[in-house]
Amino acid sequence: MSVKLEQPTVENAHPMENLLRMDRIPHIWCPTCGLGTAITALATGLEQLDLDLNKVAVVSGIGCTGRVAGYMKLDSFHTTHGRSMPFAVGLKIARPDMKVIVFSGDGDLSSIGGNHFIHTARRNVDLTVICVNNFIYAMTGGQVAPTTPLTAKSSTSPFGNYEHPFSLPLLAASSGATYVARWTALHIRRLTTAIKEAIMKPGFSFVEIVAPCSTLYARLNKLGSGLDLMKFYHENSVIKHGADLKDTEIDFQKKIVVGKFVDIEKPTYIDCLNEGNKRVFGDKYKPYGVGNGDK
Ligand SMILES: Cc1ncc(C[n+]2csc(CCOP(=O)(O)OP(=O)(O)O)c2C)c(N)n1
Ligand code: SF4
Ligand SMILES: [Mg+2]
Repeated sequence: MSVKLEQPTVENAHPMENLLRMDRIPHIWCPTCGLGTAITALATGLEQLDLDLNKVAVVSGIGCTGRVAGYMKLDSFHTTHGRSMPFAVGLKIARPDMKVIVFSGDGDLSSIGGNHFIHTARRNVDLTVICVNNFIYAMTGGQVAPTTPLTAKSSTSPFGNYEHPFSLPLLAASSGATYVARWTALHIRRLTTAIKEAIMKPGFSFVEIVAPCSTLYARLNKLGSGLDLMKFYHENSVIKHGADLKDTEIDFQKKIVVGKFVDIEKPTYIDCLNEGNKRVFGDKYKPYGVGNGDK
């Protein structure tokens, strides 16, 4: 049976139509998936920042989360699995005047893309990285990820995971990020603020969004619907700004430490490039990316 979509009019226009590719709706995400909230936080943040949207790009890898880039009405790049970071670095170096936002999943960024992630943070490349952590490789059937909590079930750990997971904020901060925050899909206003701060922060900024994968992670672990997970986040999130990052590990169905953990100043990759070249070439060197709107 074909579903006839209602044609948009001024009355029924989606409030974020200027930021979403409405021709790609309906989207592929499951009911009560946390990705709806996550993309809303990004769209709201961009709207509130009132940036020149011709100078904002979104880059994703592959996965359910990786679809975000394709749904945003911006210059958007749906790249190969684990390679959002090198695409974003290339884009930022070619166009230092642009805000480049990486929006990808926990598997994409910390498993196959883990090495790119740590080295991009180490170099303090001026990017905003937003990672939806649903504790699993969702798109491919719910396999165990480097973020799956100990004892949690996945399709490849049917008796419970026995590998220690990463704390993504700890990984980002220890690799060199200048801004690190974690919120859940429940904390929509605080999340939106964090995304805005991260976009405006010079250097490598990282926001983790703990979000429900209702179809796989929740089902395999008998946690109910996405709404039940939102209730869980409500009852179990502990806001601790500036928390010791060693305390940000996530145990299966235990308290989740959220907040802004890192907000520091440090020369960016392009600052260091300019400083190095100026040292060598003196006044003959014309600084790169300066005076053309670079943040
Ligand atoms: C080189 C390569 N290896 C494996 C895959 C299969 N693959 C696609 S998405 C994905 C996992 C995505 O997990 P995550 O980044 O957490 O995104 P989610 O679907 O959970 O949002 C995998 C393993 C692929 N597309 N390319
Ligand atoms: S499989 Fe999970 S992460 Fe993917 S759209 Fe469905 S609920 Fe969301
Ligand atoms: Mg995932």
